[in-house]
Amino acid sequence: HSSSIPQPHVRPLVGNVPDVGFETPLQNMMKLARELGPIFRLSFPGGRTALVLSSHELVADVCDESRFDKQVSGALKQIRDFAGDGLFTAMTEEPNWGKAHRLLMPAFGPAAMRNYHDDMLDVADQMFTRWERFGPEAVLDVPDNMTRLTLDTIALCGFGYRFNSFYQTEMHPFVESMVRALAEAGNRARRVPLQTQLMLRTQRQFQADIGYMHEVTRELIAKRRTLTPEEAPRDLLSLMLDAKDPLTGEGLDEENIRNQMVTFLIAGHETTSGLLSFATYFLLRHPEVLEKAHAEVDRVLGDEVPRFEQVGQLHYIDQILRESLRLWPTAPAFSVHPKAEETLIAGTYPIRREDTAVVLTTMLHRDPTVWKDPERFDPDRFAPEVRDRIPPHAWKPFGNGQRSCIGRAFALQEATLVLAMMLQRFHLVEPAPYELHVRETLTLKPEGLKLRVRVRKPVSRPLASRPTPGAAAPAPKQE
Ligand code: FDE
Repeated sequence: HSSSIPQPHVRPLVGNVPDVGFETPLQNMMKLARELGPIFRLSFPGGRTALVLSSHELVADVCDESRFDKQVSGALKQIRDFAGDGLFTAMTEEPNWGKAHRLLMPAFGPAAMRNYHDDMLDVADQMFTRWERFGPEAVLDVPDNMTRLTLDTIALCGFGYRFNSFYQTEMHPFVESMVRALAEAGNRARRVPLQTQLMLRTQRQFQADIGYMHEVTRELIAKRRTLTPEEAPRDLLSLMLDAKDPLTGEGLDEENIRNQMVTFLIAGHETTSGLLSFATYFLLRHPEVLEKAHAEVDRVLGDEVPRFEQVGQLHYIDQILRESLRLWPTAPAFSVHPKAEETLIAGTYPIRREDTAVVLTTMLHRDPTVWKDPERFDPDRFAPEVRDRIPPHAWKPFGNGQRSCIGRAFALQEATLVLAMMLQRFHLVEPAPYELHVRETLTLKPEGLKLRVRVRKPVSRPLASRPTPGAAAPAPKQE
């Protein structure tokens, strides 16, 4: 027998849109979950229904890939206007998803990470050198710095392209277009279509932003095509241009390559920059964790330029990142739909094929049946001795199954390196008491988090061995 599912009061025409709101939809849903429990229903204009899940038991159920698949709806569907059938926004049954997934997996596997190390180091060194030169009085905006860093890193590692964000005051126009388009995609998902049709200026801006993003990617591809095979860096872009899908023997077409480039720039920077910003926030809040982290970095890195092998030895830094992703997973939710009429928890809650199950990761990660004292930040939860006791599907910051994050190893490699270099070089100082303000775009960020840094000790500079702009880039390994 089925149980009834709680739902906030449904209003005519707009349904539950006001309950979700525009500025902080995620945090509003967290509040609803705290009030209504681990499953509640939301109705949206056009008859869409979402079941919002936040207990380990319910989430484990919808992580069964034989019964559930990723759902591309809401904001994700709107992002298809510019990321098209790129990995993130493709439907699983679209042939291009499987093709690109198989073709690109090797470039994101653990074996390929070694190839990105020098470029990651290069960009991180730019940021920290800048911090040193600003000096101990300067107040640094953490999310702003981290966003420049992660964008430059994915573009350099992926396409051998330098946004050079640390050499400009304004963000690169590509970023402006991308951020504006992402915000508009999110807003569109919450408007009735007619509303959007009436907003002519917003529509024109959206089209202009999409046009500009496509122009930049088109240019990057064209420029790459002028290089001889010997000149071309062996990076993601070369792989996409040259590699063949092992199953079909086909390559990716140019439109799909452009979609993948936009996808990697979007997926590869906002989430990772949020992760680094939240980790910094928690370090400032927890002096005992900060001290242990400094000690590990000193033990593993000393005052050397970090080598690839050392990054894998920074276990406590890795734990800090995992615990940051528990409390504030920067991609805070993902959606699936049942492949057929289904029920959740063996007949308890019916769910129709056209319904969406939203996994509210932020609340899943606070499930008191899994996490003791869930609000407490404690990296020891992920200590090697106890990590295996975390039940499967209780920690899902990278989504689920075959549609989980292909950039996971990349993001953790980058974030570990950057956090370690920050602690190696600097004492962290909170300039003024900061009260956490989580800003929502598609991802989460601790808005307004500021930092001052004092140099700890001089560290050998990697500059001498760095490639010159536009030259060498890493070679993704084909397996
Ligand atoms: C994906 C992803 C996800 C899933 C979503 C859904 O399901 O819808 C998630 C949750 C994520 N992702 C998360 C994250 C976090 C971080 C830090 C990251 N992420 C990072 C990154 C980097 C890069 C490059 C990336 N990332 C990418 C990506 C992609 C491409 C995707 C899609 C996949 C498929 O196939 O679907 C993702 N990512 Fe991430």
